[in-house]
Amino acid sequence: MRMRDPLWKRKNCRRSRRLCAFALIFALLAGCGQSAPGTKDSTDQTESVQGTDGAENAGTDSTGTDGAEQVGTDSTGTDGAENAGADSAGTESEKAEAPQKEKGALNSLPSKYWLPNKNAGTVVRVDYETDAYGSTISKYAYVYLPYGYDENKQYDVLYCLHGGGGEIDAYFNTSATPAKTKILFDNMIANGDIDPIIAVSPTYYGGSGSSVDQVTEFSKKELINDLIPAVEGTYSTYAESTDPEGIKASREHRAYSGFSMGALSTWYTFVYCLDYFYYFIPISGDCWVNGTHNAVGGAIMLEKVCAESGYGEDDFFIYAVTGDQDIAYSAMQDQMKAMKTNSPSFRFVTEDNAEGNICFRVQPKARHDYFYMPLYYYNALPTLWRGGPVYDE
Ligand code: FER
Repeated sequence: MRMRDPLWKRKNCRRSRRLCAFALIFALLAGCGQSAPGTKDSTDQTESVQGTDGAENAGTDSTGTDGAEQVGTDSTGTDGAENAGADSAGTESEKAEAPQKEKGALNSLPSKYWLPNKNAGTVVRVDYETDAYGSTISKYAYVYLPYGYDENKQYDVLYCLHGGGGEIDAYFNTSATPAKTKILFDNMIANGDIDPIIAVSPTYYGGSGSSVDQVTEFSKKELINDLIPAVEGTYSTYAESTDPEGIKASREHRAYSGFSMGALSTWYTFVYCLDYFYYFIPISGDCWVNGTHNAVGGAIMLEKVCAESGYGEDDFFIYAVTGDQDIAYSAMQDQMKAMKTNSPSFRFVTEDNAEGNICFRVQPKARHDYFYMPLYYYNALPTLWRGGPVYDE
């Protein structure tokens, strides 16, 4: 089994890459005796709207069908920038107005990341059938293809599940009216924060029983039997084949994430599908046991899965995140405490120790709301395949 570099090693690589970049820029500037040429990059189009704080106008809702049309159009919006940790796009006046980052806060989301980037990916629909629930039913998922998607390349893939009451279009909506998370992915890729990825927004609706049953059955059966083969058999990921062996062989190129009930699904994807996924981002939801919060029970279950899986401590990574005003906060905090006692296979990355396979980040003032997803993904995604630091260096 190929081992993932531990975080400290990736961190050192990242640091030396950055030093090289600085040295190169310095050498270029010194050599030219003037500032670097004004190369237009893909983000320049956002500079023309710097006066409009997109973060202010992004709106909040908890339904997942977020008003993408509000982005950058309403100059009288509420101060979402402060709540979401957004910062200035870079001018001196904006810097002066930018809220100070609170202790423990995630890295601020540049306000231009709320605004469409001209190098925009596309959202397509993949239809498939599943018999995970006793009879054959037709379902579909939305798939985000990065700008310049090329079927001759291979892409890491991120699965994103909505929460209870949320909808399948929560993450991306459509190419024409993109949701905020799609706009975020476009900007992160265009600015080189992450490599181009494919991302998938399915729904757990369609099964039977309680929502907890639907979520857990989705992770247990539909995900591996039907959804992954449908998506990764159509678009170019690292899966050489979409049978279980092919999906397993490409696990280091696959991440699972979700908000609220989608976070429950993320924990259960760890439980049922650790063979097929390496990275997990549970957002604002804890690992219930038998449909209810049970911190110690969840910690014991997760440890058992890990210990019995044969995977070592460098063979997975979990970025758990929520806000301190979130209804999931105390439950997640309890779970993390319980894991520190009951789950020796999990080693927490902290501000003092960059090594580990799980972190728990808490954003001050953030509530249980899709509004914060761009901020959370902005911070989480660079820590996955690139192994960026969880905390500021
Ligand atoms: C949690 C808090 C809230 C959680 C789920 C929810 C799985 C979901 C609530 C809802 O959809 O009504 O900690 O963990």
